[in-house]
Amino acid sequence: MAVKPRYSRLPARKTSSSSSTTLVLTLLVMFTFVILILLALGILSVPSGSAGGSPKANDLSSISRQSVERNEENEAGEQWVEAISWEPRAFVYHNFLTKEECEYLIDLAKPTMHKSSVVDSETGKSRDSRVRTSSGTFLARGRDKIIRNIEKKIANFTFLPVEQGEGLQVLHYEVGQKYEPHFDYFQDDFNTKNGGQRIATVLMYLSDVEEGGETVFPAAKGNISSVPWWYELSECGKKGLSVKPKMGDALLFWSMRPDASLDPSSLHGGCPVIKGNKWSSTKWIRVSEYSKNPRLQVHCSFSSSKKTPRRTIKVSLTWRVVQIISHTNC
Ligand SMILES: O=C(O)CCC(=O)C(=O)O
Repeated sequence: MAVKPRYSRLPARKTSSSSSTTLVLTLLVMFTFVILILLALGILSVPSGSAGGSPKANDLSSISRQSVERNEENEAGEQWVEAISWEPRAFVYHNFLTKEECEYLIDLAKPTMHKSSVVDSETGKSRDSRVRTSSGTFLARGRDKIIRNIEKKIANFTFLPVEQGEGLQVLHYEVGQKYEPHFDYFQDDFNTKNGGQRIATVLMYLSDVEEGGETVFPAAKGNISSVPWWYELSECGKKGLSVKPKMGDALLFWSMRPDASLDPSSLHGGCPVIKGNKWSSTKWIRVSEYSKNPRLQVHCSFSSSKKTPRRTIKVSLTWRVVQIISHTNC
């Protein structure tokens, strides 16, 4: 019996393995395609750090909000950070201070509070300011252990050394009191002699305010009405990007851009308090070491002279800000 040559089965095996490879590859391509479609539709997101998942700069509607209750023992609630704006660069550190720290600063400041004033550069005497109608006082840097702890916390959160900070200023606003929009950076050479320019400000809210008293950024970029708390804002608060004071929260904003240029979008003010009281504490931070030597302390100057150069800038539909070139806040 003739033996029929047997065909090797190898080619057949090759065919089946190559078709299964093709099938696997096809499935992979389809899977990748589906992932890409989901990413494009925003149903899937890439972990932070990738452009795909980040909200657009100035997209204020992307601000998420979360309310945090304090517990019975008055400890700080949950601490979390909210990026509220990129122009200016501004962040809210929720529950930055404990209730005890807030009360401590208020109690310490109370005996030395005086009506906020500015110095008339012609007479050298201080006089009432229309720009700031609150009262306030300075607490020297490193004055006691609690203040040192707060200043260390500020340095940790801003990545700027304690030595670059001015003393804490505590401010108190009663109903109707306000702080008109201004820049924290200087526009004169004298005030930058000690420590250089102000680079950033940390504004800590030491009390809640029932109505009004928002910190407003009238020149902030973005759709200001898309913030989740829009309907809680006073009329003044709606004239810019606003932060509602909440006891223990801290607002960090930068007066200088990363390239060291001054950022005019950092224009800010304190809206009039409508109901309740507002207590806050401000830490101004310089670009280099700020000496505590009183001979070099910042002089607050304000000229009433008609000759003083003034510039009126229109920053939004209704805000008109008179910027007095020689004026700085103190
Ligand atoms: O009290 C506020 O909300 C604003 C305070 C302020 O502008 C400042 O201390 O520089």
